[in-house]
Amino acid sequence: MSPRSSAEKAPPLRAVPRATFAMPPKKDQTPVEDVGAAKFGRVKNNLRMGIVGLPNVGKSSLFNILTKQSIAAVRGIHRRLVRARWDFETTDDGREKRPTQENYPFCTIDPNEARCPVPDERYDYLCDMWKPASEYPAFLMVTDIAGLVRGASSGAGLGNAFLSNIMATDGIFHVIRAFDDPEVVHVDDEIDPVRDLETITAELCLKDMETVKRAVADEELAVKKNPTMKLSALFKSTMERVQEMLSKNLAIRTGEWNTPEVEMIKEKLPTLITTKPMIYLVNLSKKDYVRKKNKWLPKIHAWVKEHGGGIMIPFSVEFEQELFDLGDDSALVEAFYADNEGSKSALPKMITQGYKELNLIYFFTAGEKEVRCWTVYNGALAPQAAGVIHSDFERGFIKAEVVAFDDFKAIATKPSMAEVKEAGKYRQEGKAYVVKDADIIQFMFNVTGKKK
Ligand SMILES: Nc1nc2c(ncn2[C@@H]2O[C@H](COP(=O)(O)OP(=O)(O)OP(=O)(O)O)[C@@H](O)[C@H]2O)c(=O)[nH]1
Ligand SMILES: [Mg+2]
Repeated sequence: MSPRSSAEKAPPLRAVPRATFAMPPKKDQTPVEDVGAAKFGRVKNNLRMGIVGLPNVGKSSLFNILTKQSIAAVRGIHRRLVRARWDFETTDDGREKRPTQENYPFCTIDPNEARCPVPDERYDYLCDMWKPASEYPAFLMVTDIAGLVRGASSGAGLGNAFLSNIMATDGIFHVIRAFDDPEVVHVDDEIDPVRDLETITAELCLKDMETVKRAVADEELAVKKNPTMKLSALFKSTMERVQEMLSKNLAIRTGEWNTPEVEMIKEKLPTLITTKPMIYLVNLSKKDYVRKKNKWLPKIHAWVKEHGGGIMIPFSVEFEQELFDLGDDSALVEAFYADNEGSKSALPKMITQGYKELNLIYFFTAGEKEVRCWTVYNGALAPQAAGVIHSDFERGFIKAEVVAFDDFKAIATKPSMAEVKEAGKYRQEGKAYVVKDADIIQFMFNVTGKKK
C-alpha cells in the first residue's frame, strides 16, 4: 500500500473562526525559550489557564469579555466564509440572519470555561493565501474561578473548593485590582494591590505546604511499613527546600531546581499550585490604562520582581468593555482609539502570553479544504505532532514534509508548495524531528503496519 498523506485523510472538521484581534508587533523567529514554570508542567496539548484573584477584582468581567470576544471572532469568520461562497442567509423580513451564541457552543464550554482564539497574523496570512473552506485557529482554554479570600487554605469562604479548581488548571492569570471605585467594594476595604498579592500568594503557599506535609507523611508511613525501603536523600533534601520556600511565601516555580529535583517534585507533588506559571494582570481604570500611569504599577512591578519575576500585563475591564461594545464598526473603533491616545486592547497579549507560558506551540496544516493550527507542547517530536491530528498518523508515521512559515512566506507567491520545493526549502523530516512553532507540515503515514 502506498503511503498516504495527512492532507488526504484528515478527519472531518468543522469550520471555526479566526481571531479578529489586532496583532502585537511581529517578533523575529528566535527559538521559543524554555519558559519559567513550564518545566513543572504536564506534557499535554490541551492545557488551561485559570483566572485567580481576590473577590471583586474583575475576574468574571474579564472572563466575560474574553468569551464575548471569542464569539465575535467566530461570527466574523463565519460571515466571511459564508459570504465568500453564497449569500448570507436572511430572515423572512429580509434582514441578515445573525449567528447566535447558541450556534457557537464551542466558545463557552460551560459557563466558566472559554476557548479563546489565539491571534496570529501568520495564520491569517495562510488563510488569505489559501482561502480554504474551513479555518481553525489555535485556542487558549481559560477558566473563571471564584474569588479566593484570606483563610481559604484553611477552609474560609468556599476555601478548599476554590483551591481544588486552581489545582485543576495548568497556569494562572492572577488578576489584581488597581482601579478605585467606591461602588465596588474591596474585601479588605482599601485598595492595596501589594497587600492583595501577599494575601493570594500566602493562601497558595499554605495550600501547597499542606500538600507537601501530606506527601512526606505518606512517604514516611510507607517506609515504616516496609523495612526494605528508605527515604532517599534526594527526597528529603527536595522536600525540605520546598517547605523552606513555602514558609517564606515563595512560589516553588521561582526557585532554582536541578533536573532530579524537578522530577522529584513532579512525581511526589504533582498537585502543587505554586509550580504553575503565573501571569499578573493588573486591572486599571480606563483613565489610568490610557495614560499608562497608576501609582501602584511600580510597586506591583517591584513585588513581582522580588518574588521570582514574571510577566505583568496592565489592562482595564472598563476600557475593554467600551471597546467591545463598539462592535465591528471600524469608524467608531478608529474614533475610540483616537480619543484614547491610540491605546489598544490588552486581550491579544494576554492570550498569546498565556499560551506561551503553558509552553504550547502550534504547527499549521494548509490546503484548499482547510487551514488549521494544531497545538502541541514545545518539544514534541514529529510523530507525536502527527498523533494530535489522528492516532493513525502517529502509529503509521513515515515522515513529515515541513516548511517553516517564514520560508513559505518569503518564497511562495501562490497557494502551493511547488515554489518552496524548487527553492529547496521543503524538508523531509523523520521520527526524531522536533516540531517548531509555525512549521507548515504534511505527514506521510501508512497504517497497514502492526499496532505497537
Ligand atoms: N469601575 C470598575 N469596575 C469594575 C472593573 N472591573 C470589574 N468591575 C466591577 O467590579 C464588580 C465585580 O467584578 P467581577 O468581575 O464580578 O469580579 P470577580 O473578580 O469575578 O469577583 P468574584 O467572582 O466575586 O471573586 C462588578 O460590579 C464589575 O462591574 C473595572 O475595571 N472598573
Ligand atoms: Mg467572579
